[in-house]
Amino acid sequence: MRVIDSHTGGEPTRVILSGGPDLGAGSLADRAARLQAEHRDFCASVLLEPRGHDAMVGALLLPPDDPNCAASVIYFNRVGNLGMCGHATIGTLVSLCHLGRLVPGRHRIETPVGKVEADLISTNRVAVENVASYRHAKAICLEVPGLGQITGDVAWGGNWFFLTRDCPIALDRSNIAKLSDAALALRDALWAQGVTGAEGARIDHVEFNGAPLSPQAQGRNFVLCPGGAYDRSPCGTGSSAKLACLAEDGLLAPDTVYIEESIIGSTYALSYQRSAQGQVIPRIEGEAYVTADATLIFAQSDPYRTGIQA
Ligand code: PYC
Repeated sequence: MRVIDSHTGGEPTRVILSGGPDLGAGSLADRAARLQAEHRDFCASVLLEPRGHDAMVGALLLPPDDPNCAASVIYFNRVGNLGMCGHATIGTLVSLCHLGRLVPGRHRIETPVGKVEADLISTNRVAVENVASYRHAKAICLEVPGLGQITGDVAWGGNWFFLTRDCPIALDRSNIAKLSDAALALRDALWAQGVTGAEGARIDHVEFNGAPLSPQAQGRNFVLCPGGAYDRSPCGTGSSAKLACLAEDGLLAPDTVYIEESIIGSTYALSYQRSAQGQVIPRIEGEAYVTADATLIFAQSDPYRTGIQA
């Protein structure tokens, strides 16, 4: 299986160029649903140890249905699909540029939650115009065991997020284990107390927000991803959800650049525009670097052919 690995602000993406399963016909959303329901061993074999690791996000590249699109992509992590993935879109464009399949300019990509446009600015820099993002619920107050009362918003940025305005634990890299435990406790409380996204959608990402460390930045976050790994980047879909909340609260005007730091200090330059219908259309600009151009080997006799599964 031919793959290209990259990282976007430290967050890894593995683009699968060949050797993926046959997902049959239908819309990209239908094929993504089939990947999740019928090909868990494929996803595990690509992402889990010994070939991958917990934080890795897969990007299964498919021929586009729409000839105006450069590619169709299904994103997945170790527990299931992601609707959209900002860091992996940046990583995918940089990987396709590395292969000589894309040149700098504007490109359209199909994802299971809609088409996104992206500017390949240079060989390592990409700006993604994400799907329309919005706040679903404001100032939800939760009692979280071990943390007390936590207040936050529920917002969509291509995935569902619960975003706090501040954080019960200092947003410092030395606190990653504590932040992960706190975010898991918060996610359990959301699930136990029936807090959901639109139409009962499960909220599977938690984003703690706080003040930046760098004087050049305006915000800093810690994002817990569905599989329990933390996002090394400032999380493209989480940043989109945050932009929707900032816009709704009147805290950020359209076309104003907002630098967001991740927990390891990598940054995205964020901004948004209002669509003709008044929707928030986020723009996420960041850098990715290719780390490997590789062939994954799956020997029939390898006991961990499908990864080390729990
Ligand atoms: O960048 O959107 C993102 C993302 C979601 C999960 C990990 N990264």
